[in-house]
Amino acid sequence: MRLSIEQIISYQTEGYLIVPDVFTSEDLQPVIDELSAEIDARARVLHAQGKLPDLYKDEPFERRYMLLHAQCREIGRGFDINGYLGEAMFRFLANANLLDVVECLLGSELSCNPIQHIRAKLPAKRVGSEEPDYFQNVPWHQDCAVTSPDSEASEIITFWLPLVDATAETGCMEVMPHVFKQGYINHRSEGGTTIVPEKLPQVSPVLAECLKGSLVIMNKYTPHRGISNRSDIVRWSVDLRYHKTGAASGRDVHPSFVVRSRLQPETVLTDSETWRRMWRELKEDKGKSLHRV
Ligand SMILES: O=C(O)CCC(=O)C(=O)O
Ligand SMILES: [Fe+2]
Repeated sequence: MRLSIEQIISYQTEGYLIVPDVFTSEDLQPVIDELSAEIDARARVLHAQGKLPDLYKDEPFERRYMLLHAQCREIGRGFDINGYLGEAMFRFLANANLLDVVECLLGSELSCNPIQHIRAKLPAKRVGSEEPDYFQNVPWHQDCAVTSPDSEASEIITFWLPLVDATAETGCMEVMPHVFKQGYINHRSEGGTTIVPEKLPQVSPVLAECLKGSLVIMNKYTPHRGISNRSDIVRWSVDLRYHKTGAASGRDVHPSFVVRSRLQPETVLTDSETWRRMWRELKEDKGKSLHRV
């Protein structure tokens, strides 16, 4: 699908846009199946180690991870796109329905940005009084705060999509419209990377409810946060970023790759093994913060 001119103007004016019905279940189901298989494999290992008594084999995708996590938090360790490097996820990074939308905003020379996540936001009542998890309940921030300052001039756009309905109840995001025009606002790192309280814009946030199949698009300067999951299912979501090929990614220590090119189609990376190798062969300084603060 293509964005309409009204949608493009709305994105350019407000700094965010919710686009309904971008994905079919044919687009999303392979990713869901792959995540389910990864959860199953992890559960079986932990079960064999005696750390997870019940496999909850017959529970659906929306619930199983929550029930497994309640028994053994280790199931979530390193559970992210660059942690398990799945084939279906690699294919999804170049999903045609997604890239057609990305192209409407960034043009036809597109690279996949390495800042990308899967989030399994657990019901707040299940997490109980454990220490807060700022990856799950993300406080107010702009995404540019997790990029290096050399990418200030790069247009890096966030594309966020849920794998279940993301509502006020399941813990969708809230966004601040128009504020992106202010540029970077100071952040601090206590309690997750978050806007310093005295600089938090006094703007009424908008609830970014987004049903499965739909997409939230955000400017990198748009303040947003994740609200608490009050439901009894996991709020699964995927957040991806794209930039124009050649622009600084904001994470040059991590691999970006070409996902679409009209000028040089032969540069598009189609081999998932190369993608895996790029992530596995990284020589990064694990102690160094990749955020601005
Ligand atoms: O998923 C959330 O609740 C927040 C995600 C987020 O901050 C992002 O995708 O940039
Ligand atoms: Fe964010």
